[in-house]
Amino acid sequence: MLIDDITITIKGGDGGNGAVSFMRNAKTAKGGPDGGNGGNGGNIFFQGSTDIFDLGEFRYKKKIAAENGVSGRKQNLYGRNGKNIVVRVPVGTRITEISGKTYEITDTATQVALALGGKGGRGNNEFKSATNQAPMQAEDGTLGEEKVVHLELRLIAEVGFIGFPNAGKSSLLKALTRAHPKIGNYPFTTLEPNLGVLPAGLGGDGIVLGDIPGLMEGASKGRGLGIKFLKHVEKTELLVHCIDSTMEDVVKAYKTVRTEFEKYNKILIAKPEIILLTKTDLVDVNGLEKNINKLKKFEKPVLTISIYSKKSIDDFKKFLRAKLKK
Ligand SMILES: Nc1nc2c(ncn2[C@@H]2O[C@H](COP(=O)(O)OP(=O)(O)OP(=O)(O)O)[C@@H](O)[C@H]2O)c(=O)[nH]1
Ligand SMILES: [Mg+2]
Repeated sequence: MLIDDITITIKGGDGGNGAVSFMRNAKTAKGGPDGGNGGNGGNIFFQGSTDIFDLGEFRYKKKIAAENGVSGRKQNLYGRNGKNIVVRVPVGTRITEISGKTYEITDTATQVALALGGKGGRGNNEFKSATNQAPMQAEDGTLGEEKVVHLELRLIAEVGFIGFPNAGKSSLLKALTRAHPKIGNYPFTTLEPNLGVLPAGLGGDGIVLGDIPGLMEGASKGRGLGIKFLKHVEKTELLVHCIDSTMEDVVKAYKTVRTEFEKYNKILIAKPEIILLTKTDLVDVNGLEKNINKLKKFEKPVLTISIYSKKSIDDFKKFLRAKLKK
């Protein structure tokens, strides 16, 4: 299931305390102050990842705290800084603080600082002056920031797989990415959208693919799983309309889904779309050719694929990369 909404607490590490100490050794009975400074507390950053697909791990990790800074010690020893924590979240995560301030995680390179660690306190050595050679004073470290943040994964698939139930949408996502959606030989196997990332041919960020639950006639009136999932494809750059090539009437299948689209939002109708005939291993070449020709009248590119043909999968990857220029 796609966990797309969770609240967690994050806390930067506390700063270490400064030390009060005076130099003592065989030569110096009454040395000057040598209390070292405390280390800073660790910060908490958030960074996008395309290898994580949901916020599921935070179900068990509701509080994330960075390490505290270590207190200063005698002989002017500084305390070590607490280690920073980089929390990985899927690209497409929106983080909202209680104050209402929001951050969008849109790439894999940027680190967003969310909870800063406290500052280490100064040791007494830093307080010595001409008039005070033996300060008894040192600072305590300050506390790290603590925040409650709401994480929300907003599915921002660049390519959306849509179509009838059982058309092979999830199988396709599995064949193209490292995602592991549930696949079944029955309608409505997918109950929530799944995301996967097709690595970009040139390196860098991959292409986010979204597999949307199947649509049926009357979905806009609530039949099947309804059409609310279409909100997840509103922002896509390309729709891949999957049609099972073993279907009796592929033209009707196409039109049915488009009609439901239109009822949801006319914007979807205008979106770039390609038609993808799936499961081509199950049909003969002539039948396939006929279906391709019938679908050509919609004046969209008509492609074919079988998850059992590596070549067709590779060709489709190339097509997507070229289309999205990645
Ligand atoms: N022979 C063959 N079977 C396929 C192919 N692609 C998918 N299937 C099978 O078709 C069935 C449906 O596949 P899914 O990927 O679950 O279909 P879906 O479109 O995600 O279905 P919903 O989630 O119900 O909307 C499964 O039994 C798959 O194994 C293919 O290329 N060839
Ligand atoms: Mg599915």
